[in-house]
Amino acid sequence: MSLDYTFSIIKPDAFNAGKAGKIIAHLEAQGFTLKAARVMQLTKKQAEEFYAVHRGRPFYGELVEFMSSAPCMPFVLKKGSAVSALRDAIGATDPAEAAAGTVRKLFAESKGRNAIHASDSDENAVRESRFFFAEADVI
Ligand code: FUP
Repeated sequence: MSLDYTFSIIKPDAFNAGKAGKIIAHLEAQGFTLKAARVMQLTKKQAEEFYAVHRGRPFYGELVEFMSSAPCMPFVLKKGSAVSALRDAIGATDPAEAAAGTVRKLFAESKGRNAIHASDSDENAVRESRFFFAEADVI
């Protein structure tokens, strides 16, 4: 049975461009509800730890620099089968390959600056939510 909760981040490119409200509204219109949110700038150390699974990949350094370069907005969403529903809603990693109507197609600039993160499994949704929120912060 899949979780009803997933974790996401409006990345610095989209947050800086004032797109956070539009992205949240877009997701709410698809039946997601907001259960926790904060605005913060990641330290380099936090970005390294959050993306530790990608350590050693050629884009890792750039990804860490980008994610810690400016404020972002971590948040938790609820919907049935939340993880797969949100992955479908955000689209492919590269906005050039993302389907019409997805968040990345509508709001992202490039593969490296792709507007939004979404957890890719129930296990990661729990781990990533706990990275930014205490259990009591998620309503
Ligand atoms: P996604 O799950 O779609 O966010 O993509 P990944 O987990 O594979 O990658 C995490 C982030 O690393 C992406 F959002 C952007 C960055 N990335 C690149 O910059 N280049 C790549 O080739 C792959 C990923």
